[in-house]
Amino acid sequence: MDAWIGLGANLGARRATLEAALDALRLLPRTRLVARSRLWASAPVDATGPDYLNAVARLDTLLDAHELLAALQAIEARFGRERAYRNAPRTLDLDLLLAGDATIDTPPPHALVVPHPRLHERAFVLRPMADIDADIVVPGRGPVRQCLAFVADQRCRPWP
Ligand code: PH2
Ligand code: MG
Ligand code: MG
Repeated sequence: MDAWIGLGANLGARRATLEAALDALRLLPRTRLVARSRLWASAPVDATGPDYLNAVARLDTLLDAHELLAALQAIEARFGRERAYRNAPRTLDLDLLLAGDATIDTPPPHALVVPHPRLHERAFVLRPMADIDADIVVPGRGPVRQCLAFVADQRCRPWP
């Protein structure tokens, strides 16, 4: 499966956390990290608190989407992720963005929605994705390149 992961952090040592999280993704079983984006600094969207650093990783994995989600949540927990309230500032957020061309909507207790329901309207996801492949298609939304035109107003810059 061609899996795309969004990484975000807006608390603590953001760059070190994202680099360590990318290393954790490299160590996942039956998985290869194929590509990673640059780091991007972005204003919080639908959220409060400090600016985020964001990145995207592309994985080639034999895990299924639910196994991968569980692995992502385990990594978040290791990095001290707390879930105070929706979109609360966080040390690390790992989101499963795309799972190949699959469309998944699993209700709780194992809730999983893929493609990520808001990815097509967020520059902090689309710009890093475009670092890797701007022609990748978001099922139901079209190529990343096309979605980007609608988020040009969002503050999101490459982080040196
Ligand atoms: N994540 C959110 C909500 N808002 N804003 C930015 N810039 N970056 C994020 O990663 C982010 C956000 C919920 O996960
Ligand atoms: Mg998120
Ligand atoms: Mg999340």
